[in-house]
Amino acid sequence: MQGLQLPRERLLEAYRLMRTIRVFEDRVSAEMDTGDIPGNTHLYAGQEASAVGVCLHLTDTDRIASTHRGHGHCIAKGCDVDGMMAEIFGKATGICRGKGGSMHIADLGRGMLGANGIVGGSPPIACGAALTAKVNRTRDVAVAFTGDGGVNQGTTAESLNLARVWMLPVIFAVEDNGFGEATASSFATAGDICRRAEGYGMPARKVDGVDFFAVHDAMGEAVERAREGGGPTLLHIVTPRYYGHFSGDADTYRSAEEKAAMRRDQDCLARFRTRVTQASLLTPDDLDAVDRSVSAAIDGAVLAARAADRPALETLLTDVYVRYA
Ligand SMILES: Cc1ncc(C[n+]2csc(CCOP(=O)(O)OP(=O)(O)O)c2C)c(N)n1
Repeated sequence: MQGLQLPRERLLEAYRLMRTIRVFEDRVSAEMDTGDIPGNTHLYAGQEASAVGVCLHLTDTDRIASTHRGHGHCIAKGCDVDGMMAEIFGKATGICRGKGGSMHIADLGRGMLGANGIVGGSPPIACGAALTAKVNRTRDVAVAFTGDGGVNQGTTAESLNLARVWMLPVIFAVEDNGFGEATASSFATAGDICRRAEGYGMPARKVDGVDFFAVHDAMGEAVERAREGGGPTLLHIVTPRYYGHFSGDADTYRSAEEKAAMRRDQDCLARFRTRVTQASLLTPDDLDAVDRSVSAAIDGAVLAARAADRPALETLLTDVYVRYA
């Protein structure tokens, strides 16, 4: 595994990001239960190795387009966690000044083009960003995160076709967490997702999304190909989804045993810890120190978000549309 050759600082950064996503999502779940968060959330816990394995290869000028389950993508792409928490609480200090909420977090300065409530919305957006990079010859790449549900949308088929016809520097990161809402992907998805991409003439790889190093290695190849003018790649990343589809989902379509086994056997943080400690790359103390600092950071984010004001009434119509000039 090439990822195991990463320098110590990069390994620590990968773990810090994955841990931040996990603690952030567990905390958002608990805070939702208090009733103080307006709207709805779709939690990313369990899928951390996918966002981080992909985004660790990207710079601020590389672009990602996300989904309704976007918190993990935002954190992995470097969005400010305090701003995200405040956004989810609908506060004026939020990353979108409290007017977007969980499903519309964006930070163009970080190349995070936005979470997106439209299933299958991200592939065309990422193709647009990749076309810009290609026309301007910047060597930047774009990533479309989408789900096993999103991959069945017509928008994805059209994007795969255009990406290959125009040889765009785009990576389709299909996160297959086994379900679209309550429908199993085995019930709703025909054939093989990688072979669909191969049908459009682009390379594709199925990746174990519990294994940060597997995702990181597969993405490394895809990014290199894209930056060198070799065109698009599809990664079919298989992950668990720890929570229900959304915060109000009773999640009765999976048994308690199934969910407990998933958390026990498919935990990317535990897998990472075992890998790096067995290889003597990091010590348990190194990782415990990250755990402590992440917990303190998320506590601080919640306290600050709770203490902040809601957007003032007179700002109701500002920041609703992007101002380009
Ligand atoms: C175009 C469109 N159709 C339907 C929905 C309703 N919807 C929201 S999330 C979702 C399931 C998406 O599943 P998947 O793409 O696998 O992502 P996951 O929720 O598993 O992360 C659906 C059908 C939507 N938001 N947009």
